Amino acid sequence: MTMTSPVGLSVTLRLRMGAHDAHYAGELVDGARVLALFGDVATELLIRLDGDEGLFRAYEAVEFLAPVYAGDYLEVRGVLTAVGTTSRRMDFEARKVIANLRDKGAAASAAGVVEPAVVVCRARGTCVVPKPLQRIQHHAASEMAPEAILTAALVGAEVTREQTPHLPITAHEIADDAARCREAGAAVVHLHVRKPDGTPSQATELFQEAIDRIRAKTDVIVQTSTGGAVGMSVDERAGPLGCRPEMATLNCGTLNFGADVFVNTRPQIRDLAQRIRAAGSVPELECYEVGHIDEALTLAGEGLLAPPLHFQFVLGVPGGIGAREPIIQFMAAQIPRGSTWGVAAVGRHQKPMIEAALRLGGHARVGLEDNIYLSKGVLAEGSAPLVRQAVDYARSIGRTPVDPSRARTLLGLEKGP
Ligand code: KMH
Ligand code: ZN
Repeated sequence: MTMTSPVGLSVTLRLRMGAHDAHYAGELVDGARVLALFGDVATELLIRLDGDEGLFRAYEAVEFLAPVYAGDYLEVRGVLTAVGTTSRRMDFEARKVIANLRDKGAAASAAGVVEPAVVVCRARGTCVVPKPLQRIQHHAASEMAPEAILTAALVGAEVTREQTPHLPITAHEIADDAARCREAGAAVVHLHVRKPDGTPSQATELFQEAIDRIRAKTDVIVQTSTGGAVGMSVDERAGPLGCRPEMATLNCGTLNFGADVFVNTRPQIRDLAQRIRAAGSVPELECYEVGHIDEALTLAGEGLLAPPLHFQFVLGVPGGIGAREPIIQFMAAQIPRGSTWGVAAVGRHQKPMIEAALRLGGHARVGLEDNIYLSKGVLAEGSAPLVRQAVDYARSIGRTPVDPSRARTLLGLEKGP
């Protein structure tokens, strides 16, 4: 997607609820007051986007989650999630950041910071600005339906056949799954391979066999893993680079990985970055923590990565950063202009987090490596059904999944397959 898209634009208000806001007994502030604040946030978003106050047309969902009292300070945030010809969709959240103590033993004026802040209300809504009233023309047609690159992570290193019979293991099975994912709308496959007994391997020959079979069937971009499985050496992990893949992952920091530790020391990251460059591959920067983004930026500063940078925010690994929408917003705000970013999330977090990423203007990764379920208790029959689900969602919010050729242009993959 273009970096000038207004999707992701956000505004924040912070204000104190006074006695005049407390409509009900016990100094309780009514929910309509919070909705009026969402209205003010929406109006500011519309003014910034269109140069007009616009109109609030409908709320799709409103949840009141905690009471608000006189003396509370609210932080009210709205983010633009989709832009149509005249419609503008937004997500809203109000959080209590300061509260009066209301403690019988304390002074009436006793108050404190609410840490962590409490979400008191969430909502989603749509506003409209009629065409003739739109005074700012910075959202061209191509930006109103921004393109989305969908990646399918087919295999991974951790999922087993015991967990799902649909995991592809042989090169033949992997290639068939890759072709089905491409057909469903994926532009990239993130690739791991397995030995015949199902254990993970980074052997060049096994990757070459899988890539050759994928190439015989489909034009999808192949992004090989250099993460491999926990415990592998850097030499072992670099095996797939012997195939000179179009893309390869670069894991940007160490983290707890469930009960294990996924070790990526700073020298190891630099070593792999150099090997990826030597293979003529374009790195995708796997960030499981905010600090990993900073490490990637440091690498770019050292000349080991060349822009445009491609970030993958990997959320919800037990021991890594959590899978929450504000985390995506924060991570996306850290990366340089001209970079691309996507989200992968583990297990039940996959669907809500890739949907949030698509709403916020990012790209998305699905697939059995991260999540084996299509819905609660229903195993996905390979990664293609998960891709199809992501495609349907992307289209429903005005995003257009791109084919591999367009993705090559967006990612700056000059080399081609
Ligand atoms: N299997 C994980 C330990 C990557 O492919 O670059 C690492 C991983 C990341 O899957
Ligand atoms: Zn992987």
